[in-house]
Amino acid sequence: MGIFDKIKNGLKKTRDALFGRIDKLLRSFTKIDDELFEELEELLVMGDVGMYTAEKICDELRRKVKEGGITDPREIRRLLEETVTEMLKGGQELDTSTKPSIILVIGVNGVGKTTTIGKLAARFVRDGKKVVLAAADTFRAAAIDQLEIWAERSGADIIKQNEGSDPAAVVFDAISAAKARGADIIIADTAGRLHNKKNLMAELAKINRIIDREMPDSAKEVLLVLDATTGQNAVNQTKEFKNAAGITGIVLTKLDGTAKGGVVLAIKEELDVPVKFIGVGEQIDDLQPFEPDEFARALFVDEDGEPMDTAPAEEEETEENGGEEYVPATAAIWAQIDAEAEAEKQQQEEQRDEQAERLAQEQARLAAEKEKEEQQKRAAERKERAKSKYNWNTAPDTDDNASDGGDDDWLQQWRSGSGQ
Ligand SMILES: Nc1nc2c(ncn2[C@@H]2O[C@H](COP(=O)(O)OP(=O)(O)O)[C@@H](O)[C@H]2O)c(=O)[nH]1
Ligand SMILES: [Mg+2]
Repeated sequence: MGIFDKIKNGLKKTRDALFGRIDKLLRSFTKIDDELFEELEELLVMGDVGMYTAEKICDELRRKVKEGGITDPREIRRLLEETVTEMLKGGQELDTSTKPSIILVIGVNGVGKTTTIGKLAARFVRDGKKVVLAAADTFRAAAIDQLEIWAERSGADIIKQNEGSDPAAVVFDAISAAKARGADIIIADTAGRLHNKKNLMAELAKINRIIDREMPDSAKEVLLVLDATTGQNAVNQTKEFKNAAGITGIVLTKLDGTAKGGVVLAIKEELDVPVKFIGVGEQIDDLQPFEPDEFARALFVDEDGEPMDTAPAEEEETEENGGEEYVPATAAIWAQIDAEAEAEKQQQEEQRDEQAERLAQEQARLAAEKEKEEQQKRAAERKERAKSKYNWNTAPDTDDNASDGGDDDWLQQWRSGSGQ
């Protein structure tokens, strides 16, 4: 499958939900008027483009329509593609110009940081670069193991320490190793959840300080990974991390599984952070540099790979001949979809938490049992020792009743006569 096909497939849901509807909308109008722009704006907002950006797009379309003397509503589709491309352009390049250079990967739990690092490493290795991964998500042992698997898969080196160790120290080690081994690129994984947000932000700041101290003149990227399925929530996450970590770009993952691809526009326009890569699947080659024109094209290309038909359809489908009536997306439908997704996520989290709690309880129970056994064993030993102390002249001279220091010293003295 070609790169474009992958992106096109990955954006199918967004295309169907958002731009498919726009296409239908445009077909249902015979002239360009305010009502058309209002409905278009509503569709864009519902498609996670965001209120501010939707308005901006429509203003731009109005301007272009006026300027070009355009009267056919179907022309709007082309103008929309053009406007979207223009909006998304700028800042896509990843700076890896120094040797070594470093990419710090941040973002909340489960968005796809580790997977993205694996895919990125594979890209660089394929281009003949030497890559060192830093396992600076030390919060869970499983996170280190996961990165190790990706290191193997991609052909990158990995620098790691034990679970719970200082992430900044891991990054420091990785920088030293990369310099010593003449590596081209360091990619650092980080934790997405600590005990609280403040800790997490402080930890990222510390890692950043280490990098700035050890690699002051090197190319540095701070990539925030966002899960496209979270829609507008991704915009909020960007705001949080932008203040703390100095983001240079976004990796938007899971575009293959969501109808919320429109959030790309909101992030670029509202927060002025460029999207640099997109994730369109779980496999090693499912990461693509973000190409605005390709992205915009993929949103407006139909199933046959042809641009959506802008000429009047030969026979308009009506309710009588089996076609569905065009129903504009309503906020209620989207809110329901969001609520269901949120509920499902919450349920999964609860199950995970319950499992963790059960495991912790089981471990605590086992530990208590072991402790009790040890106590009993120690008590028995003490009893045994005490018995032999009082019968020292009859007990056999074993290691047990011989002086072994500590509370047996008095016995030694007693034996030699000085203690009596
Ligand atoms: N469908 C899809 N799944 C992805 C993508 N990127 C990551 N994932 C999956 O998302 C889950 C969490 O990824 P992980 O890298 O562990 O997230 P982290 O906690 O941020 O490190 C894993 O099951 C990944 O396979 C993507 O682009 N598309
Ligand atoms: Mg991870």
